Amino acid sequence: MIGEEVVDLLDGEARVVERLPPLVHNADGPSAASGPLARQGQAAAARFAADWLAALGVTGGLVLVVGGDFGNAGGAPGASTYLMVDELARAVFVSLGTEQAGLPPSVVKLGGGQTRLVELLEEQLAHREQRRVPSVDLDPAWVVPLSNAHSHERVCEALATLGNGAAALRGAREEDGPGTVPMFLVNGIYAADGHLLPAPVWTDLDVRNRRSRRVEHRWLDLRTGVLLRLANDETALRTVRFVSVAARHAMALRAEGSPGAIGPGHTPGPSAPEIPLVEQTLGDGTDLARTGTDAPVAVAFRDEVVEGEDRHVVERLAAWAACPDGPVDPEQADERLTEIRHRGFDRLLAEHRAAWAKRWADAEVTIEGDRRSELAARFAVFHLLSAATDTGEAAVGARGLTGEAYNGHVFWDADVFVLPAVAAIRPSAARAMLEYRLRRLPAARALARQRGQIGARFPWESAGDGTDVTPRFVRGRQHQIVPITTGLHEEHIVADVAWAADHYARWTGDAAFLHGPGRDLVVETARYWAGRVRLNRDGRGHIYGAEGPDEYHEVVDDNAYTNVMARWNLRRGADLLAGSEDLDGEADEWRALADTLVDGWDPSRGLYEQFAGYFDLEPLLVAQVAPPPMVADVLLGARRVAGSQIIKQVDTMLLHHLVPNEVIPGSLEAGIAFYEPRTAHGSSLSPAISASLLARAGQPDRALELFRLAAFIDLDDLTGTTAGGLHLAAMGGLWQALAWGFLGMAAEGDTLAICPRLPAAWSSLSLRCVFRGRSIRVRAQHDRVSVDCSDDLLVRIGQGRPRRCGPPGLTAPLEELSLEGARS
Ligand code: IFM
Repeated sequence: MIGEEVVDLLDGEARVVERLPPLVHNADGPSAASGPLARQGQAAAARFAADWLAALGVTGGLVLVVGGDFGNAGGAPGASTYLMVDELARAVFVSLGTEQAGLPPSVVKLGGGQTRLVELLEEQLAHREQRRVPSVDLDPAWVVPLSNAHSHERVCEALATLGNGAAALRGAREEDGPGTVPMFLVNGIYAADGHLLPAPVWTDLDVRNRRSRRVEHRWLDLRTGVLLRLANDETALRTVRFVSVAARHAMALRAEGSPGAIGPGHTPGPSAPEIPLVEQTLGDGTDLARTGTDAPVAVAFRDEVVEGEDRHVVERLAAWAACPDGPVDPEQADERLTEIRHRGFDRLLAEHRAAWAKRWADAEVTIEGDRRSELAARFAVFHLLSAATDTGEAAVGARGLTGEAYNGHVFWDADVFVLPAVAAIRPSAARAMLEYRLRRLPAARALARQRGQIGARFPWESAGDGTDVTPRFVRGRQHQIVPITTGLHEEHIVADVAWAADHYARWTGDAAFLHGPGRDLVVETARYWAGRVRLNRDGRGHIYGAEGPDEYHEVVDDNAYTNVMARWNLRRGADLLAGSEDLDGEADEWRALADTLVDGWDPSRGLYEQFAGYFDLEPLLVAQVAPPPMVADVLLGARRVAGSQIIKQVDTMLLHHLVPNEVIPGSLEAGIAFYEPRTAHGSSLSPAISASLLARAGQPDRALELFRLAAFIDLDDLTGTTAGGLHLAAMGGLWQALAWGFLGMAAEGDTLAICPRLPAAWSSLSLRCVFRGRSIRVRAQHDRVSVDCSDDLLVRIGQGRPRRCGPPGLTAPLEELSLEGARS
């Protein structure tokens, strides 16, 4: 019987990947090849094969199952058992047997036995030789379809960015066209004026005779990090591309089309026309492109062209090299290309797919009952996983490498929003993000000094060298000058950086980082606050003239968020100094100073006041103006908003999210009830945090509304700003809302606390991540929670006691009482 081979369609070609263990797999041997045991054995073997392939990034839609006896074999279901295996739901089933018992409708009958199998394999090998464009598993749970509307072109380019943290390519089409702005960016490579330097674009192709882009489809496959494009017209254009996550400098594009439709001719160019391109064609046909002779980035690429009778194929492999401090040696790119060409497209793609499968093994999100939110959550995780490298340093700008907005500058978005998610799904990348801050400590110390302070003052916006690159003004709609105050006053970033270092160590268990290289991120920032806090005659510490996260109220006194984060920073800094003899005195001073800091708590109202005088402002609510997200300063005017209680984004309530031990127990619910109706969510950073807080406060259905707002900021371009790049902080916040909000996860020392609150619309939520070196999966349903772990772990569910959980894990019922008020 043929039927024990599983054939994958890697690269659009089938090949037998492994002879499976016998389909019938029980102690009684082949004679028991019928009845329920046989069915279980077949299903287990099929599942084994499907899992084995999935770990290589080859999932159902890429698999061809070839066999016989798909109908009933000897009275028992035959190979049709394969059809019942979920993992193979999108596989193509082909019968080469005689099928006396008839065939299930989903099986294609070919017949022809082994001879036909050999022919099938030969066809697939021919595909490989002709370098045909490989397939993508168009699983709706994992692919994001892109729009063809011209007006959405730049939005789609941002959505379909492919990156590996070190470099990224926006999803622009290969040929020029309305709205197309191709862009290739390299992490940490900034121009002299502090904006991300567009590197040479290497994807340009000569595509002819395209009548309309409307007849084509484009999909971003989140599972394997490839972008597929198919045209249903006479060009039969088909392209696929990826930026390798397995080989840092490797990129590839394959395109096929009817003869005359595509040509290798290309005019690569930087995405900014004012930057001159230096191009060189080497003797072997390799193109070397640089943006200027002393450019810090070079890209080498080379085409292989296959001209068949009815189809032409262009395969392009590309390699980049960069040197942030000076001109790059272009030879380096050429050498890398040689190495990449040696591996070849097929192997690069196979390694890339397998590397993505490995990434997802510690990052997958599943939401049963809400497939749209699930896809949005996977989209967010995909871009978070693509945002930072896991070696060296990672400068994660507000839009990552997905667009030019905010010039690629690094804000607190990286520390407070992106890093916690990355620490859980790819800890080494979070460490690289902290390395970016560590290497800029000297610049932060210098900035403190420059502003007459001690310690380290991280700038609101930084780029390559860590100096303050925050613009001081923008031009308004009437070209008037609008001053930007954030650079001078949004000082909370100093504590945010310290918090990120501490959070990373708490979540990952990397204590050596905090007591070693990371210590100064907390200590030097604490020292900054020690100099910055003013002690009044009343013995209270104040921070005058700072700006909180809510940028509608620009320069205020005693912003609760800034003060409480500074208090936390002083205390944590003191903890880390404790024990160092010469510094113990300083630690005591910091603790004493922290205790004096005004935090805005108003016991008569049971609320924190956002800043001194906030409660006296006009008590305007967002609902009186427009539904969120609302750009209140544009709708009402900056002055009116500044005089009102409407806030741009979650501010004081962020304390409950980041430092719950620093706020009055039980103050979460009243805080949400007061601040949420006043929050415009005019910043993309905001709604996910509200969702997280609402879930923790026992309002998961209301939380879901805000979760969805955050989830579709980019996918639906809710703020009209996605063309400039994706909102990475919203994506990080989204992950936090899932983990900290709906699942109620928290690191309590070595213990993982879990306290789920699911919205009614979700039947289950499960997250995979890494906690303290263990790969875990937490799955919550309305009545139970289960935890899988790769190694022993302490788990506390609701208000229960911590209990040891070893592999394979535990399942516990959720009793309402044990969750009540567990972490408000
Ligand atoms: O850091 C944010 C800020 O909180 C609100 N304005 C946009 C910045 C970059 O995303």
